[in-house]
Amino acid sequence: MTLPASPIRLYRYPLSGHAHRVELFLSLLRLPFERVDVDLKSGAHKTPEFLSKNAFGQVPVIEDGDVTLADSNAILVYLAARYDPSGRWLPRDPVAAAHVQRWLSVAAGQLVAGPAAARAASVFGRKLDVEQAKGIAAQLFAVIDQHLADQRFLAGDEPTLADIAIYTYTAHAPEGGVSLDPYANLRAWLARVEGLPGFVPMKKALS
Ligand SMILES: N[C@@H](CCC(=O)N[C@@H](CS)C(=O)NCC(=O)O)C(=O)O
Repeated sequence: MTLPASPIRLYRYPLSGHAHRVELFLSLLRLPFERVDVDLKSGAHKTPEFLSKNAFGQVPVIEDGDVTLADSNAILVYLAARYDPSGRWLPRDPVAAAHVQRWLSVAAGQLVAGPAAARAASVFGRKLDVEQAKGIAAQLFAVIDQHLADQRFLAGDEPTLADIAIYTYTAHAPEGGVSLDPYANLRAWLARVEGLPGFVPMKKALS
């Protein structure tokens, strides 16, 4: 595997679950990287300089040599395709690849509308329909819990990008008032992800 010529730069916010999923994967791949904190509270993500990296004005963004990329799932796909020659994290088999993609879609869909939204309301004071977000979270976690009844990871018995993309906002759901107590399979899976060599947690939000 060819390592990056210089450390990958990760623009992030310490409490951003989207940024954390990239940080987690960089760490699992043991790639050299440096964190650049973007102060969302002061609007640093809406400056012309940052908008030139991501016109949507959101973290995460990475710079890897002359490649600049935004969007957490796009970055995960790039890192796996570029730096994981084994294909373990992003399988090349058509059906296995589709199973991973399905969870990347959930990570950009129900995970954001449910647990991430409920957490955004309580941690960042975001104005939104908290009960609706909690309802989406409960439905999502029930599906994941059932799905994990007979397999160790989301896309099969080995970890893939599916697990990286879903992990952070699931683990931090209690910060949004969503309990994980009813979901034993889901909690066992969280522990399996946390046991992967190179795992790094996201900072807990102050309650
Ligand atoms: N689809 C994007 C979403 C990223 C996102 O929502 N980032 C949040 C932090 S968790 C952000 O930068 N929000 C600031 C804003 O939207 O103004 C991704 O997957 O990277």
